[in-house]
Amino acid sequence: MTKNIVKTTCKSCHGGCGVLVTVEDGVITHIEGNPDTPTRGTMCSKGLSSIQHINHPDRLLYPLKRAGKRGEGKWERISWDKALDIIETKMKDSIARYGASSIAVSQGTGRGYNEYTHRFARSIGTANIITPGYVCHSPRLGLYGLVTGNGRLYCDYHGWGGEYPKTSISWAKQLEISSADSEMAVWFLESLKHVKNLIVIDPRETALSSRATLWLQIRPGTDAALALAMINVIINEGLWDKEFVDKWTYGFDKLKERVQEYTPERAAKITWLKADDIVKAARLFAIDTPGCIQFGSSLERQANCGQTLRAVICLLGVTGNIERPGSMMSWMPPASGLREDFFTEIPITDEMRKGIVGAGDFRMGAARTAHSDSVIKQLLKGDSIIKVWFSVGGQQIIHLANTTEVIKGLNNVEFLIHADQFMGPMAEIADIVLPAAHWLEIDDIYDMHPRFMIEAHNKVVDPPGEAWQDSKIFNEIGKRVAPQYWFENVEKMLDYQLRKANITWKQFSEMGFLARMGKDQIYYKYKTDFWRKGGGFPTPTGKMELYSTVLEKLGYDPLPYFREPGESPYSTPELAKEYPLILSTGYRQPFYFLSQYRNIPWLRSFQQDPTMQIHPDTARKYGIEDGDWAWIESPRGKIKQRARLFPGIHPGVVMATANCFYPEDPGPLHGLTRSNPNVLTSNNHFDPMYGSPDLTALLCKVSRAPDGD
Ligand SMILES: Nc1nc2c(c(=O)[nH]1)N[C@H]1C(S)=C(S)[C@@H](COP(=O)(O)OP(=O)(O)OC[C@H]3O[C@@H](n4cnc5c(=O)[nH]c(N)nc54)[C@H](O)[C@@H]3O)O[C@H]1N2
Ligand SMILES: Nc1nc2c(c(=O)[nH]1)N[C@H]1C(S)=C(S)[C@@H](COP(=O)(O)OP(=O)(O)OC[C@H]3O[C@@H](n4cnc5c(=O)[nH]c(N)nc54)[C@H](O)[C@@H]3O)O[C@H]1N2
Ligand code: SF4
Ligand SMILES: [Mo]
Repeated sequence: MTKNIVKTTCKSCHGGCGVLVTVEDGVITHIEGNPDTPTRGTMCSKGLSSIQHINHPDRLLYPLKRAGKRGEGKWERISWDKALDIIETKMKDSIARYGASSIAVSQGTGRGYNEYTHRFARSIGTANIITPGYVCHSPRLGLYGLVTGNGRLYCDYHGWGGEYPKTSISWAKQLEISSADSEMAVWFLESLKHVKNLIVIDPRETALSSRATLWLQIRPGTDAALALAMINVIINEGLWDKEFVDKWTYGFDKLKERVQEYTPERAAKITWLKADDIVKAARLFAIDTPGCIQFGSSLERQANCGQTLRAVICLLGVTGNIERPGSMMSWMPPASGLREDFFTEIPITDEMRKGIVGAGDFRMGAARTAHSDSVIKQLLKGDSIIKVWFSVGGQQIIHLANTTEVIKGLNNVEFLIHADQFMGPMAEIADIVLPAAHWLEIDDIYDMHPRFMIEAHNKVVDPPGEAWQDSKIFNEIGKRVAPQYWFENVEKMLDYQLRKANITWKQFSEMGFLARMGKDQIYYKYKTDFWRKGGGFPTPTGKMELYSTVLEKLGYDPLPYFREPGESPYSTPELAKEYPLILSTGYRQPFYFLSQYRNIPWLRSFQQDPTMQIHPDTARKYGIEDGDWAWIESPRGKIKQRARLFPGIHPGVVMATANCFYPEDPGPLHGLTRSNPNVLTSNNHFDPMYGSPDLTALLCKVSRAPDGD
C-alpha cells in the first residue's frame, strides 16, 4: 500500500484554509487542517466534507450538448474537441455579427478563478462580465478606492504593528461563519482576545452579539443613518482625531454640516435603535482607538449601498482609523504582485466600455462589468445585446433578484455554455455543459486573502471522467478565440502569474503559500512617499476624501446620505399594510455555501430544509410554531421555508435563508422556486452608483403553510 500526504488549499468557501490530505493507493482517505499555514490547522465542516463531494455519484463527467428542447433534460455526450469547436464557432460568429460585447462571461462568487474570468473576457474584447460582485465586495473596494485612493482596506487584527484593535465593529457580518471577502474567521476570533469593545450591528442576535459590549439591533437597510449619526456625535462632542483630520482629510467641514441632520434622536427613529446606544457606540469607537470595522456584504445588498458604505468609511476617517496598527489597512501584496495584474494588463477599450450592459445607469460599478439585472431586463424585452453567455460556476438563476423574471430572461439567451461540477439549474438550461474539477483535483494559485498572500492548490487526485479544471477550460477556449493572450498549457500560465516573484509554479507548489506578513507590512503609508512624494493619499486632493471630488465629477452627491429602502413601512406605507414585516435574506449557513452542498449527505444532515428566523411573538400572531412550514409572500411571489422561532431576531423582521434549491428535486429547476427568497426580491429599485438591489430589506407577510401544501 502506498500512503502519502499532500499539502493543498481548501476553497470550499472563500477561506483558503491550509489542508493536509492523506492519499492511500490513489484514494483520498482523510482531510485535516495544516497547522503550518497561516490558518493554523483550522477547518470547517464544508472543507472536511470534500471526500463526499469529489466522489459524489452526480458529478458531471463529460461535456454535454443539449439534445432536446431547452431545459428538457436530454443530453448528448460529446468530446472536448467537439465542445471546443462548437464554442469557438459560436463565439467567433457572434463577434463577427454583433461585436464582442455580444458575449457575456459570468461566474458566481469568488472561487479563485476570478482572474481567468476577467482575462478571458477582456482577451476576446468584451467587458460584459457578469458577477455577483455588485452585491458582494465590489462596492466596498470601489469606494475605499475612491475615498482613500487605494481599493483594499482590511482589518489589522493580526497585531503585526504592535497593537490589536481596541474597538472592533462587526457590521452586518458573520465572519465567524463566513470567512468572507478576504477576511478570515481564525484571525478575527483570535483578535477578540485583545479587544476591549466589541460592537455588533445586526438585526439578529449572532454568535458574537452575546459576548459584545454593545449589540445594535438595527432595522435592515438603515445602516447609513446609524453611521451618519455616529459621526454627528463624534464631531459635535469634539471626539474626532484632530491631527489626522486636519492634515490628511478633505471636506471635513462639509461632512460636519451634512451630519447635523442625523441627530442620534432622528437616527434612532429611522433605525429602531435607542439614541443612547448610538451615542455610546460613537464614543467607544472614537475614544478607544485603534478600531476596525468588519464590513459585511449585507451592507452591499441594499439599494443605498454606495452611500451606506461611504458613511461607514467616513466614520473610519474622522476617527483616524486608517493605516494605523490595529485599524484598517491597505495591505502590500506578496512578491508576486497583485494577481489582478493577470487581467488588468489587458485594458478595457472605449469600445468595450460602450458595450457594457448597464454602464449608462450605474457608472460606479459599470466601469468594468455588466449590471446583471439590466442584462435580465434586456433579455426579457427581447432586445438583448448579449447573445452568447459563457457561465463558469455561478447560479445567476438562483442568486439574482426576482426569480420569475430571471428564469424567463435566461431562457431567452441565444446560446448558453455552463461549466460546473453538478447538473444544477444553470446547467439544466444550457446548450453546452462542461464538467469542472474540484479543488482537490487542480493545480492553481489561490488569492482570496487580504491580498498579502497567495496559496497553492496542489492536485491531489485526478478529476473524475473528463472533468477539467476551470483555468484549463479558459485557456483552451482562449487559445481558439484570442490565441495571443493564452498559453501553451496551464503550467506555463501559472509560471507567468508568478514571474514577478521570480519563482516557477513547481517551486510555488512546494512552498504552499507566499505571503507578506508581520514586519514586512508598512503602516502609515500616507506619512511617507509611498503613495505621493511628501506624503498623502493617492486621491485627486492627496487626502482622504470625506467629501468626494470623484463622485462630484460623476454627478453623484459627494457627501453620504441615508435613503429609505425601496420598500419599507416608511417609503411604501400602503404596501406595508398588506406586507407588514421586513424581509431580510443575508443569513449564511455554516454548512452550506450559497446554493452549494445541499447534495452532500453529511452537510445536509445538519439542516434538511431552508429555515426562516422569526420572533416567537410574531410567529404566535400568525399561528406559526417552531418547525412549521411557513409561507413568506411579497408582491413578487411566495415561497415556503421552515420557521425557526428565535427570540434574538427583531419582532418586525424575518430572516430567510438565501440561495437555496433542492438538488434532489426534478430538473430543470430542482425546486428552485419553492424556497428561494429571490422569488420575493425586487429588481426594480437599485443603488444609483452600483446598481445593487435591496436583498436585505424588503416587505413581506407570513402565514402557516400546512405540510404538503
Ligand atoms: N436574496 C439573496 N440573494 C443573494 C444573496 C443573498 O444574501 N440574498 N447573496 C448574493 C451573493 S453575496 C452572492 S456572492 C451570490 C452567490 O451566488 P453564486 O456564486 O452564483 O452561488 P451558487 O448558487 O453557490 O452557485 C455556484 C455554482 O458554482 C458551482 N461551482 C462551485 N465551485 C466551482 C468551481 O470551482 N468551478 C466551477 N466551474 N463551478 C463551481 C457550484 O456547483 C454552483 O452551481 O448570491 C447573491 N444572491
Ligand atoms: N458558510 C458560509 N460561508 C459563506 C457563505 C455561505 O453561504 N456559507 N457565503 C459567502 C459569501 S458569497 C458572502 S458574500 C459572505 C457573506 O458573509 P458576511 O459578509 O459575513 O454577511 P452575511 O452572512 O450575509 O450577513 C451577516 C449579517 O448581516 C445581518 N444583516 C442582514 N441585513 C442587515 C442590514 O440591513 N444591516 C445590518 N447591519 N445587518 C444586516 C444578518 O442578520 C447577518 O447576521 O459569506 C461567504 N461565506
Ligand atoms: S472555512 Fe472555507 S476554506 Fe476553510 S475549511 Fe471551511 S470551507 Fe474550506
Ligand atoms: Mo457573496
